[in-house]
Amino acid sequence: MSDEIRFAAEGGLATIELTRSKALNALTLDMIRAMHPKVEAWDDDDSIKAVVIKGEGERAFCAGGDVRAVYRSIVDDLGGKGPSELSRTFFLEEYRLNHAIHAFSKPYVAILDGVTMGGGVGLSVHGSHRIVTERLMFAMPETTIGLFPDVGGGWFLPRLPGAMGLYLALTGARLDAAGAVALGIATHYVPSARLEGLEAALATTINESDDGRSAINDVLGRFSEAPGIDPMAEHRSMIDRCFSATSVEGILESLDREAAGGSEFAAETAATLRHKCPTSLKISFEQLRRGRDMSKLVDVLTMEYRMSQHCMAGTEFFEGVRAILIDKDHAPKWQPESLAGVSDSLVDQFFAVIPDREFSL
Ligand code: QUE
Repeated sequence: MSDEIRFAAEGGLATIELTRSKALNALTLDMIRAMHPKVEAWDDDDSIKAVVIKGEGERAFCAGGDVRAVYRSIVDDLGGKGPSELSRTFFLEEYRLNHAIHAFSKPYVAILDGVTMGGGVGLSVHGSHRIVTERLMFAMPETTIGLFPDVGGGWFLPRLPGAMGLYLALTGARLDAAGAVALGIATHYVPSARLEGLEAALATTINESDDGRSAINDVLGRFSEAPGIDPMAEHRSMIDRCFSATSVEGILESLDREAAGGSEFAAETAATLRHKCPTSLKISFEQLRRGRDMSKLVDVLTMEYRMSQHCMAGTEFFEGVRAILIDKDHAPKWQPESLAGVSDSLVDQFFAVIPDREFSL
């Protein structure tokens, strides 16, 4: 078994702890392979009433997928050309786990006490409860590294209020606890100092009750508080106006217009978008547009798996990881380098079926 993840089950409560804190608990294939069968077994085990998932240490719940390993496998396997074995398997098994969490029939409580990005979002948003603390730093930052907000981002992001999902997807903007609660990404705010007490209370209450769901809701009601002021609230109407445009270029035009009218926030947001991967921006826009109209998560994950494999076969993910996570020069050379260079037909290619490599549950 993996030493990067720990499992426990006692008195009706099963616990998962991500124990890779030196890497902000970033999710490896071994962790996915250890966790998925546990989740399935606990769903079928009548003695288990609920699952809690948390990250070791005080810095992170989970900083994302282990994209460094995927990057390395592409370099090592094929000298940087084409998808490696790991790049095929990692996304497939990660998305299957995301779906298992979505389908889990009992309370699934994720404790987001620190950095929660990308793959960490996929381990939490599809469950029934998300507890956040004052240490939360939530983001879907994939357009920064030539990817797109996967792990079911095409499902939950277009279902957030207004245009907030598209805003988070394209800019990679960070949410704090109040922002996450305001959007419904988090279900409860609990100060980190009370987490120990919360977990102990969950364990005892579940043990003493036959209805796991109401036991959990009772305990969370007792431990949760109001999260304070949402710093994003004052920008919501502007975000909704600008990010309801019908193209990425339209969003930027709209932000530039608001910036010219004196909005510092619009100017900063436009500048942020101009640093993201142009291909990522356009495929993510299309991903959320398509995902909004899909009625099943499996359909969204099928779309995202196709997209992931097209990304692995291209240049942008490779260049993004190099610039942000490996060399850390933060100066990726995107190609195409501008939105104008990313044609509709190029975008369409990311949604094409790859024969013999379809997603399945
Ligand atoms: C975009 C991303 C990721 C990211 C940074 C981005 C991502 C990811 C990590 C990450 C962070 C810390 C680690 C680690 C990975 O950073 O997916 O191993 O220790 O996993 O801008 O998508």
